[in-house]
Amino acid sequence: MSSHHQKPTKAGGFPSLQATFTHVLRSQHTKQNLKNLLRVNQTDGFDCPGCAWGDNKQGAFQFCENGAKAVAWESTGKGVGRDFFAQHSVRQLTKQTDYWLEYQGRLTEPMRFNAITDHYEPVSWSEAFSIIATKLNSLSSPDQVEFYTSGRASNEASYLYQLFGRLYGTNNFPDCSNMCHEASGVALISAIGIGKGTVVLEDFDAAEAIFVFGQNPGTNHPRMMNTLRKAAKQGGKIVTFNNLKEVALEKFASPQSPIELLTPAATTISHLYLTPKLGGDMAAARGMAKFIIEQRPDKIDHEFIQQHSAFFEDYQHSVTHTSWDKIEQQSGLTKAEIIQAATVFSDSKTVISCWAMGLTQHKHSVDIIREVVNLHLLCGQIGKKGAGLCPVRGHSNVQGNRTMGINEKPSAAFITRLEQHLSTSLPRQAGHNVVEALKALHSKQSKVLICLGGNLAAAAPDTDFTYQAMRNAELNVQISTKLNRSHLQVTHDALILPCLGRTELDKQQSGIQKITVEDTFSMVHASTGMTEPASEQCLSEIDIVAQMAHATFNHSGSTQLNSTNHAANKLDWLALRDDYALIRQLIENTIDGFNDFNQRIEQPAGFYLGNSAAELIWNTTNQLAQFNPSQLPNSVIADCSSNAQTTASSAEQQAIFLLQSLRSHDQYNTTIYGMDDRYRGIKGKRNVLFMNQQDAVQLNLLEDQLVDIQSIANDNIVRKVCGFSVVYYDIPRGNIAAYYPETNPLVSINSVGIGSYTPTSKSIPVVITASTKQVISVAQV
Ligand SMILES: Nc1nc2c(c(=O)[nH]1)N[C@H]1C(S)=C(S)[C@@H](COP(=O)(O)OP(=O)(O)OC[C@H]3O[C@@H](n4cnc5c(=O)[nH]c(N)nc54)[C@H](O)[C@@H]3O)O[C@H]1N2
Ligand SMILES: Nc1nc2c(c(=O)[nH]1)N[C@H]1C(S)=C(S)[C@@H](COP(=O)(O)OP(=O)(O)OC[C@H]3O[C@@H](n4cnc5c(=O)[nH]c(N)nc54)[C@H](O)[C@@H]3O)O[C@H]1N2
Ligand SMILES: [Mo]
Repeated sequence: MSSHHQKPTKAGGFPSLQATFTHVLRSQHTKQNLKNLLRVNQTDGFDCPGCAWGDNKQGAFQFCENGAKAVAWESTGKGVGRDFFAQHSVRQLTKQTDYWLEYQGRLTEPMRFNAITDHYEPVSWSEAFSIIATKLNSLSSPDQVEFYTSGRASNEASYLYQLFGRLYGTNNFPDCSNMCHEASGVALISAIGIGKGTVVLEDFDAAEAIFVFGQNPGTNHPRMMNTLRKAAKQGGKIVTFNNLKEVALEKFASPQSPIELLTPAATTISHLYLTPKLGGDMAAARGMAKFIIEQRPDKIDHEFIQQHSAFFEDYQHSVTHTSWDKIEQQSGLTKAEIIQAATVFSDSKTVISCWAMGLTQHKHSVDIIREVVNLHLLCGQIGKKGAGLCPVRGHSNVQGNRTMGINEKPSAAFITRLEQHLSTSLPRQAGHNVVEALKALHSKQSKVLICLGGNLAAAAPDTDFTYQAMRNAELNVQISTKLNRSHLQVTHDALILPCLGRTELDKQQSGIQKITVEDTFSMVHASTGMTEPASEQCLSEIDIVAQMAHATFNHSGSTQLNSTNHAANKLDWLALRDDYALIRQLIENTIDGFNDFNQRIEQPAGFYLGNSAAELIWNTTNQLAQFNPSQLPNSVIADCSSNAQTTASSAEQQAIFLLQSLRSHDQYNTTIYGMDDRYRGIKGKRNVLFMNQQDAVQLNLLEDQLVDIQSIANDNIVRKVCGFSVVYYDIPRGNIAAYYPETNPLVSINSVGIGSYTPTSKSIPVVITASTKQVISVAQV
C-alpha cells in the first residue's frame, strides 16, 4: 500500500535508545534522571511508573524507552506554583493543549480556585484540609461524594483511601479500572473464580505458544517485548490477533542486544499475525473452538473438563450451532486463517493468552474474554506450568489498588473482615463506577469529587458531558503531580493538592518510607524513591489522605456522620502517616495473602500473592471452572446506536465506520510526551485518522486530507471532532483508528460494555466527511 507515512521495518533498536536519552536530556534534570533510570525496578530502587509488567530484578538495566519517558516526565526541573496561576486564568488555561498543560512542570504548592477572579490562588495545607472536612461534614448523605482513583497510587495510599471513604460511609469508588480491564475482572471472576491473571513471568519460558490479543506491547508494555523476543528465539510460537499491523509484534530489536541495536537485525516476533475486525475476537476464538471440537476432538482435554469444569455440553452445543459464515463475517478472518491459529493452539502442550484494551473496551467484552477462557478450558490450558491467562494490566499499580479494596462493588467477605477488625459497620450496597459517578455529578445528585491521581476529565468518555459533570461539583479536589484538564473543569470550589511522585524521596517522622505495589503477575514488592521532591510543599499521597481523614473525622462542627463513627475517630490517621509499616500491618490484618507483610517485602523480588485458579481451585458458585455458552452477538456495536442505519440514511447514506481510539508511542494515557508515533510512521501530529486506502478512495479522500468524524447514537446529541488528517494504513476495511484522548468526545456516556460498564472506546460507530475547515483553507489559497 502506498502511504506518505513510512512505518519502520522493526521496533526497538537504536532509535529506541536514542529516544530514551532525548527524553532524559530534555527533562532539565539529566544527571538525576540517568541515576534514576539505573534504579528502575532494581531491588533497592523504585517500581517503574510506566506499566504493570513484571520483572525479575536481575540484569543490567530494567527500564525501557517509555518507562524512561515516564521517569523523566515526573522528574522535571520546571514547576507550577502561585506565579504561574496568577499569570493564567482558568479560562485561558482551558485553551491550551493537554501537552502544554503538563509540560509546564510539577505542581509545587496547594492551590484553591477562586470563582470570582477565575484564578487558582495559594492556600495553606491546613486550610485545604479544613475546607474538605467542612464540606464532607455538611452533606446530607455520604453517597454524595465520589472518590476516584487512578492506578498509580501505592497499596498503602489506596488502602488508606478506601478506608477513609468507607468509614465516611460510601462505596463510591470509581476508578480507572472501570475504563480499562473491568471486563477482564468480571469475566475471570465468573469463569475461574478470581479476577486476576493466572500466570507468572517464569511461565513464559515454558510456554510453547503465546497468543497476544488486542494489545500493543511495543508501545505500552515494552518490557514485555523482551519476554516475547526470548520466547520467539527459543522456538515458542507467538500468535497475534490485532486490528492493526503493529510493527513491534512483527519484528523487534532488543536495545539490550548489541547486534540488534546497531544493525538492521531483528527478531521476528509473530509466527502468525491475524488482523480481525474490531470486536471480532469472540468470533475468532469461537472459530478456533469449532475447529478443535469438530475436527480435532483428540485435542480436547476431557479429563480436565470432567474434573474441573461445568457447562461443557452447553458450550459444545453453542459452538456447533455457530456457523462458519457468521464466524468469518464477524471476525473478518477467513476460516483458513482461524484454522491456522487453532492448530497452533491445539498442537501446543502449553499456551498462554495475553490481552489488553483491544478485548476489554467493547460492548460484549465480557463474552469476548470468556471465549478466550473457554478455549483454555477446552484444551486444559490453565493451572499448569507454562499455561494460563494473562490480562496485561495498564497502570503500574492498578491491580494492587483492587486488591486493597478500591472497588465500588466490594465483596461481602472483604467488608466483613474490615468490620470485624475495626469493630464497626460499613456500607455494603454497591457504589458508583466511573460512568455512574459522572452521571450522578451531572444530575447534581453527587456534590463532591475527590481524585487520587489521574485525569478524569480527559480519560472519561463523552467529553462535553464529563466536563459538565465535573463542573457541577460543589467541591473538586485533585491530588496530582502535574497540571491537567481535570483542574480546569471548575465552577464552584476546587483544590489542587500537589503530591510526591513514585521516584521521589518520602521522609516521614519515622524516617524514609517505602511503599508497595503489585504487578500483573500478583507479585508484591517494595519501591523507594530517591530524587529530592519537586517542592518542599509536596506531600505524599498517604500524608494527604491521612490528613483529609483526620480533619474530616475530627471536625469541630462534626455532624452525626462522624460523631457516630467511633471507629474512624479511634484510628490514629496521623500515626499511620508517620510510619507506613503501620498501614501494612493494618493491611496484613484485614486482607488475605499479606502475612508477615513488612518482613516479606524485604525479599529482593517481593512475594507472590498466589492465584487460586493457577492451583486448580475454583472459587465459583459450584467450585468448578465455568464454560460460557453465550452465542455470538448479533452486532458488535453498542445498543445506543441500534438505529444507526436510520440515522445514517438521513445523513445521505454515508458509510458507517467503526472507530477504535488508541495510544500513540509518545503518550501515557492523557499525558502527551510528544507529537510523534514512530512505530506507525507519524511525525509531529496527533489529529490523524488511520484508514484503509480502499475505503478512503471510495470516499474520495486523499492521504493527508482533513476530515470530520461524527459518531452515531440514538440520543440526538451531536458528537463530533474536526480536522483529522487521513493516513492510509493496514487496517481491515470498515475499521478506522485515531488517538485517545482526542476522540473521547465521540464516545457516548451511554455506550458501555455489558456487565462491565466500560466505555466502548474500541468500537465507536461513526461517519466521516471531508472537513469543512479544509474547504475554507483551500478556498483561501
Ligand atoms: N507508554 C505507555 N504505556 C502504557 C500506557 C500508555 O498510554 N503509554 N497506558 C497504560 C494503560 S493504563 C493501559 S490500559 C495499557 C494499554 O495497553 P494497550 O491495550 O496495548 O493500549 P491501546 O493503545 O489502547 O492498544 C490497543 C491495541 O489493541 C488493538 N485493538 C483494538 N481493538 C481491537 C479488537 O477489537 N481486536 C483486536 N484483536 N485488536 C484490537 C489496537 O490495534 C492496539 O494495538 O498500557 C499501559 N502502558
Ligand atoms: N477513548 C479512550 N478513553 C480511554 C482509554 C482508551 O483507550 N480510549 N483508556 C482508558 C484507560 S485504559 C485508562 S487506565 C484511563 C486512564 O485514566 P487516568 O488514570 O485517570 O489518567 P492518566 O492519564 O493516567 O492520569 C494522568 C495524570 O495523573 C497524575 N499523576 C501522575 N503520576 C501521579 C502520581 O504519582 N500521583 C498522583 N496523585 N497523580 C499522578 C498527573 O497529574 C497526570 O496528569 O483512561 C481510559 N480512557
Ligand atoms: Mo488502563
